[in-house]
Amino acid sequence: HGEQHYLDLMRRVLERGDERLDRTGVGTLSLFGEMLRFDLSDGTVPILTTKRVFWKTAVKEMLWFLTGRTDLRSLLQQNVRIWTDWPLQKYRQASGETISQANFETRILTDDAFAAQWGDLGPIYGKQWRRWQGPDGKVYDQIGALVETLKRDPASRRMLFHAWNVADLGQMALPPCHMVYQFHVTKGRLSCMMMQRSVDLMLGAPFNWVGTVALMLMLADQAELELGDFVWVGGDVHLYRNHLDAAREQLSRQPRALPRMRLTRHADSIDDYRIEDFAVDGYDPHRAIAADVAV
Ligand code: DHF
Ligand code: TMP
Repeated sequence: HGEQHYLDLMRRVLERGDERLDRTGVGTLSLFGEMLRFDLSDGTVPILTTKRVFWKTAVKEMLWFLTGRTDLRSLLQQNVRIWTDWPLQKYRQASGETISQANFETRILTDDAFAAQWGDLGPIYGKQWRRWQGPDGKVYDQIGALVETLKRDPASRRMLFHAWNVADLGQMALPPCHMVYQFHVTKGRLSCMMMQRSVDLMLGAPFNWVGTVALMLMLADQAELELGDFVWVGGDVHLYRNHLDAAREQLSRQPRALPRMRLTRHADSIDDYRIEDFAVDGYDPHRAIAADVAV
């Protein structure tokens, strides 16, 4: 059962994780260098059942990356609030105002000048995936190139895209966590290895896995492939100190059968998918576990 690997990793971090003071000041227990492999060939996907994972939010985030956008407004218009904290913190520090998250989000949605000044996350994932700019000004669409290679030369060992654009790191709200995605095709099946340098095991990883599986479904649909393995490699894999009780609660629960995720229609291009095209069947999770995100 794929979820058991996640629970085992969580238990190992709790029992053997190194206590570290991290950038956010919250503190973590952390292990370095972990790998998990999920077999997607039977249709099941790693959407955790030991707590409810808001999979539509994670798929919407992936679709937002694929648009190449890096603005908060287009996410908020989809009712996705998981990225608000970082621009909000920047605005509060710069202005000295004690604005609520809801008021900040309303201003981003309604005030063009405000959104332009405070609502951009910098050249994060979408920009690098779709519009990486070379030193000569030429713009590279890594996703478009990947789709072409998957169709024309699936035996290639060069099918990957990368978000760690060193020259742009300083302007990003957060440097990329899920950095590089490499793909592999064998016997008509598409596998993906995703390397994540920093992993919030409670909040980040469950979302990142759903996003990656959604991406694999879209790429497989474009290249007429079935799904193979999702291999996940984590660098600094951590539990924040204020998530330890939540992690113990999750570990006390019995995992249930993993759900299936599928596309409800074929799209003509990688740019034509919408949230309505994704269906999850057989998802019967335990209730959600609230956890604060470290900013
Ligand atoms: N920083 C940290 N410290 N951890 C992260 O996981 C993280 N993730 C980022 C940006 N910065 C981060 C982007 N992804 C949530 C999930 C993913 C995410 C950011 C936040 C989150 O808060 N999830 C909650 C609420 C979900 C919801 O409201 O829909 C959860 O319970 O899963
Ligand atoms: P860092 O940049 O100091 O490593 O902090 C980033 C934090 O956000 C870290 O806890 C990992 C977490 N994170 C994820 O786990 N997944 C994500 O997709 C993102 C954006 C962040």
